Amino acid sequence: MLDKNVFKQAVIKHLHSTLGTDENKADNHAWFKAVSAAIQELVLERLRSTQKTHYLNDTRAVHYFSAEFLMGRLLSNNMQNFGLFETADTALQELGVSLSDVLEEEPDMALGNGGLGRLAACFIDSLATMDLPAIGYGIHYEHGLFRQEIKNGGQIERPDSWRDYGNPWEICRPESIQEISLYGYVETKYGDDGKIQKEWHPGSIVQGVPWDIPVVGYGGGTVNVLRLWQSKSSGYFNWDVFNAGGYVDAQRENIQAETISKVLYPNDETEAGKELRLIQQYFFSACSLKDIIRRYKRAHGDDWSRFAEQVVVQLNDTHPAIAIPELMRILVDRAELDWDSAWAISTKTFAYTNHTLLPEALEKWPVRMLEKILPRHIEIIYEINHRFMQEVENKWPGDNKIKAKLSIIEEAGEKMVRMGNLSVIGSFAVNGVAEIHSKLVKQNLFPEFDQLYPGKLTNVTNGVTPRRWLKACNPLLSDLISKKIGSDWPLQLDKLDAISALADNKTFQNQFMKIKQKNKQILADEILKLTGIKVDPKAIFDIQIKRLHEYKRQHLNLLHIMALYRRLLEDPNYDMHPRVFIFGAKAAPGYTLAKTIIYAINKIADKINNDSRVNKKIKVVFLPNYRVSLAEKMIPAADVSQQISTAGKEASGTGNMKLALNGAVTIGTLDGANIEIAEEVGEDNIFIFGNTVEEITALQSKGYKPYDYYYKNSELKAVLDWLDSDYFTPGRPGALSSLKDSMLKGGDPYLVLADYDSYCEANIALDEAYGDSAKWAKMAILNTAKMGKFTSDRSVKDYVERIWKLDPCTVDK
Ligand code: GL4
Repeated sequence: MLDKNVFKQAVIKHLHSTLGTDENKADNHAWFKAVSAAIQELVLERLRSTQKTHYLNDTRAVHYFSAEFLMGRLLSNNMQNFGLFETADTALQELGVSLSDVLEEEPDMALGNGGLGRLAACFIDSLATMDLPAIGYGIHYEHGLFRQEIKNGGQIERPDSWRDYGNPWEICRPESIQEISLYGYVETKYGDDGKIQKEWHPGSIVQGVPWDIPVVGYGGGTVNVLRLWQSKSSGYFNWDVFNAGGYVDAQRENIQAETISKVLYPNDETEAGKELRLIQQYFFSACSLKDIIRRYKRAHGDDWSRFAEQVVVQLNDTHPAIAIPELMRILVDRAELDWDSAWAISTKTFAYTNHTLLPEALEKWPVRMLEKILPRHIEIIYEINHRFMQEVENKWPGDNKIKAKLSIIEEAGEKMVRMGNLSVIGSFAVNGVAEIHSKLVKQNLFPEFDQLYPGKLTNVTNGVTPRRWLKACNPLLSDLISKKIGSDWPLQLDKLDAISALADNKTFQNQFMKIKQKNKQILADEILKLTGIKVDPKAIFDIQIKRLHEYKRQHLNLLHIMALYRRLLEDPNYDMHPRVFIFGAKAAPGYTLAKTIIYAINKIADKINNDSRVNKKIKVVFLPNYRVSLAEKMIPAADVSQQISTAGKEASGTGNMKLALNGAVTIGTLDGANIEIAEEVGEDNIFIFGNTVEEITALQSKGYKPYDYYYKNSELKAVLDWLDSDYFTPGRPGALSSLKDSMLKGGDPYLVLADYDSYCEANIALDEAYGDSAKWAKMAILNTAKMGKFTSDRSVKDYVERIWKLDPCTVDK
């Protein structure tokens, strides 16, 4: 596509004429910018062909609405997808520059919290790779997820400023600016025909400025876009028609407009309930719908009859659910369609993915807040609900309990709008993200909706892109695999199964484990660089990386580490393979107990790592500022993948897939996609422990008593009591007591103590298995071999077949 010398010339041209520097002066950052600019030339060429092709073919497209896209870095990815990585590597070498140093200059695009945002990024990668017409719509946050520093063991949040030195990939599109309205009031009028008409007189207007990030498919055929909206004052603010004109007030509003896209809310799985967050949601949903409608009208004029044939909108959780009444408003108030026709179009347009059952994450907005910010939308929501309640009455005549439960409006206490109910009612398909999760969505979250709309609720198990999460992040293993089975596995991940046949082959086992060893050495060097801690790459690398949340139970892992510590103190000959426990996790800034767990990990790490009685056997490492680019370094080096959530709480998980794909063996509960991973790899190749969903329900219904476990198991009691001492926090006794209390006085809501014994047993089995290196190698190989199902290409294929009904559209080269 591009040979080495042409590439060199392009890079040097950009050093000179884009960066204003030269080969002798340029630092790594300048090289990063120049290399990116050279790649971006190719990207934009393919983007133009793609857009032209889609336009000429008038393709149906999916519009993926998501408040989060956790893209990570793009340079390496884009080079990989154009097949230019090796070319660039040698070209830069010849220029005396190290590609890996250059890649390190790129800040992560951290416009998301965790799994939900990273899933969106994997899906748009797969969509482009599979030549599917798609556009991602989200928010151009000025500050992405905070940067985490660890000071004296505790988490400190620092602002993330990913665009401080410019972003080489994004393109501003001022020609596509949209304006959206907020606040104000609704006027009821009577048309000439006597019909009631509604007119929203907004209190303020905000501009959405689109920034396009090209999304390069593997092979470089299709380049789709991710369109992110930045908010901007519209210039002609009048806060409220009744007190317009005040210069000072108008300026204050200007600041408010720009605040909308200022910062990503750092909560994963908790609903903030803040006005600004609702405004963010409406802002990007409304800008995106206007953008879609503008494009549709260019091809179809005012004929709305084909809208739902051309457009499908996937709602990534309820965050963009306000798009449903927004489309109704446009169709009824603006296009003047009758309600039924508008509703028919709308409910053929939207589909909704549920990503969690945690009650604290199910979004509800006070009616009062909607009345103030979106006065017309609340009326429309009431109308949707009124008609829906008639449907419920027809199905369950006279049953007011069911009505109260299914109503979009929650009436107990302050009146609230339930965004989940609105999403189910306003969509033609609803899916969960793993088999068990979707089953629980049907059984526990929306059982009556399932009866009312048979077939609407379905499952699409999550997946991850093997291009980033194996090919790019683990080049050694990728090359070995390609040598054995050919190089088309990144596009057809099922082919990995062919290496199953080599799982018992000694030579292959050695090759596979040698690569694991090299990757561990690389991570050990990184750990030393980042934390000053020396770890032995011959030890088991045991990794738990994910957001910090009680339900994910990092503290279960920690209790077991403390137990090992105790066992080693009591018996210096305690038989175990040396093991390094490695954590990466950010806590939501307001989540006190999560921050205490981070503090506990760090304090216990300090103690263990510096205790010469045990530090040849165990080490504990907390790597600060866990993010996509750090995950890419950790995952290839993992021997063990910790997936230990309370059964029923982790909707799917995707880190579990990435780790197994790279040959890590899972120790995990029967939760989320762990269950499907176990089905694929077989029970001999995974360590399953703990109570099942059914067992947990039974435990809780008979009255779960954590103290019973505390008094029954003396080791468990000892480690919990240890938290009350100042052993780990010298001079600060009680600094970790709240952690103990959460599991005893606090009732242990995530049943840590109930699973403790079985977790310890599973760890013993794991330690034994690692001792048999041939057995372990086989397990590791089979984990990689059996991950075919978990490519995001399969997830996207499922969405396409069951929900989106899209046809691929290849773009000529
Ligand atoms: C999450 C789930 O917690 C996680 O299990 C799942 O893998 C992910 C993507 O579907 O979505 N839901 C929320 S909210 N945040 C997540 O990461």
